[in-house]
Amino acid sequence: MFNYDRYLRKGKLPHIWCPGCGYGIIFKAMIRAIDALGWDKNETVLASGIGCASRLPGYADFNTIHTTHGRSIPFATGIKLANPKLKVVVMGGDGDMSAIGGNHLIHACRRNIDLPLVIFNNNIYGMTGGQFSPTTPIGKKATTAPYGMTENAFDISALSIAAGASFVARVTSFHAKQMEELMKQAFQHKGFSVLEIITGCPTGYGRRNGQPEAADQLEWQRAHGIPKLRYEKMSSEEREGKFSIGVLHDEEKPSYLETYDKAVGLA
Ligand SMILES: Cc1ncc(C[n+]2csc(CCOP(=O)(O)OP(=O)(O)O)c2C)c(N)n1
Ligand code: SF4
Repeated sequence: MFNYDRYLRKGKLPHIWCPGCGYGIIFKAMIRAIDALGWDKNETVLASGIGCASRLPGYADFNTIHTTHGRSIPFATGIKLANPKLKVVVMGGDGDMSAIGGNHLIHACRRNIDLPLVIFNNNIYGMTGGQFSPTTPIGKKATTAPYGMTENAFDISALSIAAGASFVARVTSFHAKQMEELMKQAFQHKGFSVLEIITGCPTGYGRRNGQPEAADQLEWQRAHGIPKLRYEKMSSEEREGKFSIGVLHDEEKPSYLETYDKAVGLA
């Protein structure tokens, strides 16, 4: 049986996550992926910003850094540049990464910096009580959108591809096994990789939007997350409200560390 205990900071438990939060599934997949890759705990760094998602590194027994809201990518960039041998993984919520940290996200993609980023996209600001985020779908309710969201949502994966990330994948909390596999791929990628995880927040999002139970959100993810190849064969009517999952973009191109080493004569 898999031994999760050796990766947990038991003194930090119990965790803050609500019953039914999708983040437990992500935490488990992340531990399993890192274990499968054989990464040394002392050479692994988890970096996050602020939010429910960003609490994950606090519970994990690696080198961890809980930074300021939206700023985990620059902190992680500094760590990686100072010691490129370290395995550095960045993570955070959709608000952390695409609102206050949105500028850091697009520039990390543009640089193709050697980091994997896992975005926990629950379509809401969970920690602060359910305000809308840049990924709240139009018409959906939030504490700051009591009549329904009136702004268009970002597609985080499409944004990352357009900004230059060389590996982009998307999965849901329902597809837990696939999540683990995609993490392994993203974590080993040379350059900047983005793994967008569509996940549930029954407290901040689900109960205002007709999905009060965790199972309602998982069922929605199962029905709307469509494997990329199948999605591409669907008509635009069939695609309505659905999204593709799997590896969406995988490109071999010079990473920031390679370009930098070459420029300063180290490579
Ligand atoms: C500079 C700053 N502004 C606002 C906040 C308040 N704040 C804390 S968490 C959060 C939203 C987090 O949402 P998200 O990143 O989607 O993560 P979730 O809680 O849903 O996992 C906000 C606005 C803060 N901590 N710092
Ligand atoms: S508020 Fe939402 S994201 Fe935060 S712990 Fe609860 S269910 Fe999870």
